[in-house]
Amino acid sequence: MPMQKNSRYLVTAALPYANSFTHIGHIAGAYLPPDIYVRYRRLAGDEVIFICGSDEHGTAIEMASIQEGVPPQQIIDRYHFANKKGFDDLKIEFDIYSRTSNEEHHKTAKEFFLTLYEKGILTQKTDKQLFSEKENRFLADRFVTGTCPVCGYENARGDECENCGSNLSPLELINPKSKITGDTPVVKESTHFYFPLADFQQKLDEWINTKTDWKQNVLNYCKGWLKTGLKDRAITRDLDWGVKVPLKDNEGKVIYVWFEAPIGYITATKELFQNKGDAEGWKKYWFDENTKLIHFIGKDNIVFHALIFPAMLMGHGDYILPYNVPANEFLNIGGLKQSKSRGTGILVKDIVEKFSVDSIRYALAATLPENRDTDFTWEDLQARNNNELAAILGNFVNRTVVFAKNKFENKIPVRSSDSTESVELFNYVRNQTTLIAQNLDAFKFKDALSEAMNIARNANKYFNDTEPWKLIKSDKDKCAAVINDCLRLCFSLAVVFRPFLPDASDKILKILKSSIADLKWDDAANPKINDGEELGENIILFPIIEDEQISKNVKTDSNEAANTQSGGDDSGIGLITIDDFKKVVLKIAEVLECENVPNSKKLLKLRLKVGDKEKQIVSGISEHYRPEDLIGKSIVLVDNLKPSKLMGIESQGMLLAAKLGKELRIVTTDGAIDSGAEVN
Ligand code: B3M
Ligand code: ZN
Repeated sequence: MPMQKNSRYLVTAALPYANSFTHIGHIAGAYLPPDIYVRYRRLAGDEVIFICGSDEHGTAIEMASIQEGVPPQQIIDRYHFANKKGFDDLKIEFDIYSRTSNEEHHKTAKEFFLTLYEKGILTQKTDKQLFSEKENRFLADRFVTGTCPVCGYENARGDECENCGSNLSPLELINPKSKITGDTPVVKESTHFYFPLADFQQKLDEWINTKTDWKQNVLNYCKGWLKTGLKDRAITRDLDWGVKVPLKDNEGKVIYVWFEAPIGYITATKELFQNKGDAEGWKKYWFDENTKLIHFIGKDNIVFHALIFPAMLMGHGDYILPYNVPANEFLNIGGLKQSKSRGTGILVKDIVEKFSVDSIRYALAATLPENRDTDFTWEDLQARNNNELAAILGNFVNRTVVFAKNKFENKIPVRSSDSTESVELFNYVRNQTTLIAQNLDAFKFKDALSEAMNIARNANKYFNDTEPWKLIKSDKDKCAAVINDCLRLCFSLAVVFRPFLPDASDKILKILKSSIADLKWDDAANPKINDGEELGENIILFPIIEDEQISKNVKTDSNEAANTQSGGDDSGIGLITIDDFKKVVLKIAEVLECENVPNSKKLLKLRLKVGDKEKQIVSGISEHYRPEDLIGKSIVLVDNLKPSKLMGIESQGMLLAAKLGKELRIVTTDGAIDSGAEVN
């Protein structure tokens, strides 16, 4: 084992805003990875706490409350409890899921603010702000919309242009309007507190330079900010809803949400230990240099966790700084960004109604946007469940348990001796366990998962190669040893998959009647099963997901996609310019090979020649063409389509076909033309 001696970890997951329901992009970005990590760390014997909670302040919540005409408390209650349940349903198990509206948090945030104030770190500046006379309020951030000065987009928000991504301040907007009343604000002066981030430039720069093992995406982002030069940040706002500024003469002002929300991690730790009756217990997590503080977040939160919050902690003193900030990129859905305003995205509360927690966790873990944006499709979830979970892992456990049941009276057969194969097998398991641990240590969850699945693949191979169904007749002792090995492998699999698939792991251990209580990561290579003991009831771990369960969802998603793309043209077709059309690269391709995709009613896999390159596509046309009908044909290919996976097979483009009712015909050329020719 490469494991260092045991350590103490404080793991946080970004606090979701209590103004919307979490979607699977959030889960893949900032919640499933830490849950896997924490489960693994605990198995490895480390001391870990896992912190999260709702972020319940900010203009979005105040805005929703005004728009719906209900108190903010009602808005945050709605989303806090729904999101908490969503995490529970996905077995993302925080030690505490707190909320920043708690009194304890207001107290902690105010103290933090006051410490910086008393140390003379905070500054005050009087600035011009937009003020709505009709509403008698300053229009902070999202309370104002107007035209983006950078790209001309007419619906830019006061803090950010959603169109070009520019960070804005309300005063920069052209033709600003109140988001609530639509009236034109006036300019009025207001005094705010500032955190002097610029003063921390050098310290942050030196600190970031020590973080050579951080993910490249995070380092690049931080270095970009440092290179541009850090600027002081206003940390108070003229709003009603939030943590009040704890100083006289500051009525109507609250602490900016991005200043107090990360302090929520500290509050939640305090609350956790208060609940345990150990009021001082939180301190070793936040003050002891030996604690490793790890923030799991999405990429849009990097600057706050990797620069601003560390600077706040430096300014305050006493606190440890983050050990790592393994931020993820985004998970798209069928090529589209998940966006509440555009009505796209798959909500946690909906998906958990349709599929099992392990299928969802597995599909997401296998598609984590670790280094770049990735794409989720329902077909991929189905393929991963059926072709990997069920066909490899589930199949191995099932065939082993069924064999023991039928041939060894449902008992764990006793092994008389270790064969060379068996010794090699568990050496392999030991090496794999180390490799998986190394990947998890380095936040490479996808690699870890695929190495775990490789153990299951090899387990099936061991079963096939040793042919226990023959041995039972020729050499029952040897057969007993093989099935004993296979049951030990089931145990190993329960351990290495445990961080990813907690449900399946529990089920396997229950079948084996192995103790769950003091399970350790190292046990994977030294399985703890009781020879001679009767097995528990066999359970199918991963039921097959049928096409119908998938097609329903695909339909809903594509309707949403169509809605977002029709661009307001009520014909529903939407006109495009020649430049739009030119974005699509169409080419002639020759079909070199073609075959049916196993287990699929609709899909054919085609190997294509496109000029001097070759490509593979998967197409849903097998009800209309036999593979041999297509070989040698010239077809029209969308050559620059983003690759996607259908039933686990990569498709690197799309062929054009015309469809009317049940009729489908592939588009071909009028006469021969070389493959690679561009169509326009
Ligand atoms: N609520 C933003 C987000 O959900 C924010 C994270 C706070 S973490 C301290 O993306
Ligand atoms: Zn813009």
